[in-house]
Amino acid sequence: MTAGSNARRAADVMVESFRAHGVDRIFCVPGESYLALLDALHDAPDIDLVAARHEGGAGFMALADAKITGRAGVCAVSRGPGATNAAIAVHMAEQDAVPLVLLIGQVARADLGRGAFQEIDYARSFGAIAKGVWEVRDAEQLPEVIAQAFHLAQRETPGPCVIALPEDMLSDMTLAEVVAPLPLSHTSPGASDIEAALALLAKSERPLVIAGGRATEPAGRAALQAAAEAHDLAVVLAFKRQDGLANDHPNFAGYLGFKIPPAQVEAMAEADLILAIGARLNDTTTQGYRLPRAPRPDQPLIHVHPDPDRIGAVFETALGLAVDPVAFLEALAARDGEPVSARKAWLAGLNERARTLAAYTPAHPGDGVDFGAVVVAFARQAAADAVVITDAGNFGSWVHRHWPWQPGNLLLGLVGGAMGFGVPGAVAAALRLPGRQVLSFIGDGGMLMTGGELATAMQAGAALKLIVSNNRSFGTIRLHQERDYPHRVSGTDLANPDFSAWARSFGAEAITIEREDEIEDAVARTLAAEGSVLLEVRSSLEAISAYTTLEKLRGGR
Ligand SMILES: Cc1ncc(C[n+]2csc(CCOP(=O)(O)OP(=O)(O)O)c2C)c(N)n1
Repeated sequence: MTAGSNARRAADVMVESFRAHGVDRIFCVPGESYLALLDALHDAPDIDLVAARHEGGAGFMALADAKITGRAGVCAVSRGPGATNAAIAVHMAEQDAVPLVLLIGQVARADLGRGAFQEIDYARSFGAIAKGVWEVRDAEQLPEVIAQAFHLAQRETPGPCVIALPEDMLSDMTLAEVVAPLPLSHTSPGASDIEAALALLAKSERPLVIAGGRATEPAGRAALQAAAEAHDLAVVLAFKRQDGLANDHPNFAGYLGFKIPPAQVEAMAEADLILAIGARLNDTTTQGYRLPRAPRPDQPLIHVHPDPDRIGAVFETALGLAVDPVAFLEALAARDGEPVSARKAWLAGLNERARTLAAYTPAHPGDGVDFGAVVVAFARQAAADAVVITDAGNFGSWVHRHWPWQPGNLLLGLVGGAMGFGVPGAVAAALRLPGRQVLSFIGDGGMLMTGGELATAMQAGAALKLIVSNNRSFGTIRLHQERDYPHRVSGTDLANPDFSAWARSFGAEAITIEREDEIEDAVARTLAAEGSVLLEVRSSLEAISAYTTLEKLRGGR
């Protein structure tokens, strides 16, 4: 190990490397396996260290933070048990294409390979889900590995990178210098790329844009709208990208997610050209690889995505452009389109369908509050720039179906559908975007998976508005169960705590509603609360989702 008067502790060099990469917040659960790093952070008041209560929560916070900033989220966990708890975030970072750097304490170098206490081979255990895994045995390499990990996590299709840190290495003295961030390139389309797209577009009477990724992020939203307006394009938003275009804009043609009514999908499938811009075209967005159809779409497909590996991998593609989606949209918007009169009628038809689907019809079930009524009350009363988070579960179907999204909103949810994102995601959002309303919709199942992170919120002074749908069930699974095995309830019933008393025990405010006539007032009080507040809704189970009821499911409808 290099030593000398200018040598510094590896952990301190690591902190300086983080600074160079713009890291200002790290989410963690501490471990004895990376004490030197925690000690180095003690001297770094510019890096906010947020200690969570579970590594799954810490990982989800880092994911949410990355979704908001566009930069890699950073999470530090202990070896073995800490790392395996954090695995859910690594999986979701891969599914959601979110840049994440996971730091894991590791056993001392002399013990590697001996089956030491809590030892795991991370290259093998995370190898299939992370973009890259490093184990830094030589402190000299630490700055270089950090630069590589941040670069790989953020480039093309972003994703998770894992760095294992043998605990004794972190205390080594080193002369290694910080390595500056490696440049990220954004490839712009060439003139011939735009000509090729315009040539296909000129022949199209029913063009359908499926927008996702960077095209729907705040940086891409203006270009998406401008390109749609310039060429009369019908814009459908990919799964959990519904805030990409104002839902009351005439070019809005709906969104793709779970349980979209078949007639809606069939209408979209009448497109004679699909322009997938920024979207990876995953399972949920494509409605099970039917829109576009794999492997041979029913119409020509233009696929614009920064990652060449995503293009043509599943779908036969008429024109694949491995370029920055925002630059593509800007170039498209700058060009005049051929007037194609049929496009207006196509667009108006899809827009009308999307509006009809979004309209809410009160349900009045007899066994509790229709959660949809709560969601539409929030949509009416919330600030125009509210941050809206959804955990995974049926309660979210009303949020996705009925919230009138505007580009000023920020929708945060996991495309990968893991439960437990609701509270940690809200913690990260409230810390990163103080002053904005942070509403998180969560089921009773998801709430108790990571709800303990409410303690993290209280400790960090993050103000969350948690809206819990207590239908006494893992409702999503119950829905599938009733459809496939009617009346045979198995493993899906839940006996819950008193959520309000539970929230109050953390120091949060709590409100409970059991009747529909309590909704308006409860929503107003929730929105007005200054600190963290939990609104428990005693929800109907009969009204199991925004699209169906238990009775309909049992009847095979
Ligand atoms: C971590 C994780 N475990 C299990 C699942 C499978 N799953 C999907 S939704 C769901 C039930 C959600 O229940 P709840 O949070 O109460 O919401 P509801 O569907 O009742 O509205 C389950 C178990 C999952 N997606 N993620």
